[in-house]
Amino acid sequence: MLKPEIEDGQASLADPAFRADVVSGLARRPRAIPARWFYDRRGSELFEQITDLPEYYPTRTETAILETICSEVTERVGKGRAVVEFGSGSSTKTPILLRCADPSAYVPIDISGDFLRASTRVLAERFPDLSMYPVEADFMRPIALPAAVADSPKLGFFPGSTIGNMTPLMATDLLRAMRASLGEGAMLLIGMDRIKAADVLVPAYDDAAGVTAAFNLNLLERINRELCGDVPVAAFRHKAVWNDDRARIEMHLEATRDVDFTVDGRPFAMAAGDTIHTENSHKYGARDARILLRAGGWTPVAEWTDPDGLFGVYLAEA
Ligand code: AVI
Repeated sequence: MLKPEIEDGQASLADPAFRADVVSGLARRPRAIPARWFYDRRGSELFEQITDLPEYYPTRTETAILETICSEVTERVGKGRAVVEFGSGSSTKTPILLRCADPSAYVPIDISGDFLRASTRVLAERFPDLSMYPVEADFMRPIALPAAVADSPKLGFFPGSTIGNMTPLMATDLLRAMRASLGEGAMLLIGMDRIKAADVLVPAYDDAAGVTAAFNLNLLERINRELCGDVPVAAFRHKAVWNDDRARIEMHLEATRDVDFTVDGRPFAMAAGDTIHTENSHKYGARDARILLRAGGWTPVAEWTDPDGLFGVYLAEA
């Protein structure tokens, strides 16, 4: 007999990797689900809202740094490079670089074809004379770039401190994969959020308006929607803690009472106070960032920060 979730056609639409990560993540101890699953349509909308929150300093701080340093970056790297962005271009940061770097081409790489196509369309309207070659791929592995940019020197662009969402080991692997993808003579412009006082960091991930809480809790809603779950979302609360030992903000979903639920037909139980670890956001001091870059096969050549030293932008060469 068909399982009910297949009959109603919902769970059959779920990404098998999402199903596998959720089921294994809830079964292991400590419970953990990878942060990449935050970003369904609703999660992406909530993340956009987070970037505008008064407590969430990274986006506006990095944007201001990029505006200030852009012409200096162009002087250092030279005009006419192909800009290769790891992730779909953002509506604010990418245009800053494309305006001043005078690139020969723009190559955004993203695993989500939908985001990639949408953001490339928006950028193509703003930069009609710039050749764009979107690549739908997982940039955690080395990628063969389009033949059209084979002969151009590359400038990799990885803003947003997205590297902080990986463990240092994964981050090193990613930097090595980027180096392999970009080839000899490449340069990399990368943003990394800095270590700072916990009373600045924690509110950035636990804002007064509750947007980050909604972002975190949406993961449970997504599980219910896509994996035929019956997780009692109201019995969970968002938790953001600074782990000083590992220099990272951790986000968790904490059960506020004993709960039993099913996901994909499998039973799970959590006691009051148990958590599901949903995200790490590692922070790097300037020295840490340089060490990370070197471990990933890059030589740091310049670095910039804002007047309050909240965020770092680094230029490195292969
Ligand atoms: C995408 N990433 C860099 C964000 C961060 O700051 O780690 C994700 C985020 N999670 C909660 N707020 C923002």
